[in-house]
Amino acid sequence: MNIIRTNVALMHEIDKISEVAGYLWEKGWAERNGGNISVNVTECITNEIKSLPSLVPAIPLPLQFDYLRGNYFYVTGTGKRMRYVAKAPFEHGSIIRINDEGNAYGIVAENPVMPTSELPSHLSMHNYMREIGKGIQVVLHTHPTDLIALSHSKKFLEEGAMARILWSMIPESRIVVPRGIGIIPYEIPGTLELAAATIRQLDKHDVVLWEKHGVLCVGDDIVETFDAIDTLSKSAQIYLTARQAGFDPQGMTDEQLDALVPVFNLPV
Ligand code: 2HA
Ligand code: ZN
Repeated sequence: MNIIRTNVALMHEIDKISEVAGYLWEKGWAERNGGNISVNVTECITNEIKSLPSLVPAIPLPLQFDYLRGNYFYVTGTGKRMRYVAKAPFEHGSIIRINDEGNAYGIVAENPVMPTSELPSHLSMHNYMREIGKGIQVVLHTHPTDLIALSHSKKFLEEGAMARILWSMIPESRIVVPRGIGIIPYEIPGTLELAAATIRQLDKHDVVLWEKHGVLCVGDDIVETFDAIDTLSKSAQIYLTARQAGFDPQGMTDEQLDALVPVFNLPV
């Protein structure tokens, strides 16, 4: 009896990860091994799974993650492609366990697939969100073409400008991403500097844009993190489509945007 595959709650999470990995590829947001996913699956872990030995010797982490001691994560594999994660999540990702000290991890299922090189960044975000009492389950990083294109314009990198312009393209953006978008100036991918800069924005935003690189979204549900990025991408497409047609889109007025706040009970 496979104690992973028969775990209904766990496999439900894995199925959602596969579904979203497929969308990332279909959207054209996941060239080669672009993007990575981590999902905290600790709540689905049974005592039987807890007794599984690691498939590899303990791998040290560069930082200590006090709030993730003994936690389990599904993480996409280093160098692995989203289009294959979609089809075979346990061939292109694995379930890891953080040790009781929070400073190393093992791989418990199903194959010894080494996690994304962004693992320390992802764990920093999960750890930080727990520290501030907002235990998120998901960190999703991907490369949406339209949003990255906008990050090549100084106009969009000014404080608040990206959210303001994207919100004003369609009401859904204001409603689905009410906490706006944090802008992270360019950093080398995979570095702890990039993670630290991201964390500084997560108090205020659930979605951040890494200049000339991609988007990162945190949340409780992988499908919802995808939806948030997809909605912003839709706004970016409307903006760019209007520009390609030779005009500046009017955008919703401040009054129209503000009128959504009480109706949809949005945080301000
Ligand atoms: O995993 O997207 O940022 C490849 C990347 C790094
Ligand atoms: Zn990336």
